[in-house]
Amino acid sequence: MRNPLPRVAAIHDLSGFGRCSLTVVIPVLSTMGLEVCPLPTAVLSAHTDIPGFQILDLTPQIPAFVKHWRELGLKFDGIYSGFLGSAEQAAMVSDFIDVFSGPDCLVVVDPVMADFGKLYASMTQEMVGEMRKLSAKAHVVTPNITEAAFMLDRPVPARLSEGEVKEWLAALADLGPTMPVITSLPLSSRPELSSVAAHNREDGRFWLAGRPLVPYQYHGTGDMFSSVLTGSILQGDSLPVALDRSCQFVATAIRTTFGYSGLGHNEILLERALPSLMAPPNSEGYDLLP
Ligand code: PXL
Repeated sequence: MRNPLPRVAAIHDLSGFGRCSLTVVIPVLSTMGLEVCPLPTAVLSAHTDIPGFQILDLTPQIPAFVKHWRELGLKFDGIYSGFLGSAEQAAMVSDFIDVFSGPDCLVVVDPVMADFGKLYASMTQEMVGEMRKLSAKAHVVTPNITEAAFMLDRPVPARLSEGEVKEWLAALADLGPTMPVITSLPLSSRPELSSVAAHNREDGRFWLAGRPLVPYQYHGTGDMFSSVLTGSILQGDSLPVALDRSCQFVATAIRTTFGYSGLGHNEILLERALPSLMAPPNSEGYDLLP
């Protein structure tokens, strides 16, 4: 029988504290009506921004998990990878894509490795090269501006014009993905907005979406963004509508959280925003980049 719900293999870590990766991916995609099959890359006590975090790298276990899924004959409508526990895992994700992605399977790679100009604590230059290679197998990649700079081996820019954003997206598309997206854009034409942009190499169009900037950084917003984008495309939305829904969701979560004081560890109240994913898409917030 045909699977009644779109099924997504989610290849991310499980961090026990500090909403990110699987503790964001699963609730977001489940709320959007998708079946999530997690393949955990590592188990952590808390994400790597929290000093003293403990990490169990699951690289040795992955081949046996994948073998079991092959024996079960699992089929996926989407494969969505994020934080990887070791550079070696990138080759495993690449093999996973070869084995499990059929012609209609959406492959999303979120090259989680850096933010605010620097690599995360457990990331290395080797991982940068591996993420670059892995992106070549994806339809959609969702780096933030720091990750995009690492992938393209460029300095992290303080400001970008709209023309430069198009050039960055085209350079990412040259690495292989059909639909590159860049988040946390320092766009000189819209300094008051938190902006994201996307390109569809197949129709040659570029898209921009954004929401008013809130002067505070929360952890896990990149995972929220990429999860909603993945769910939205798998629900049948176009790239700009998916881009806009993802921005809207992150903005809702940030604004909901910003109203509280005294929350530690840059926590974002994801659960407060989840019900908004059930609202019909409202696509007022995107523009074509001329
Ligand atoms: O949100 C990205 C992310 C995911 N997983 C782990 C992380 C981070 C960012 O720091 O540490 C373990």
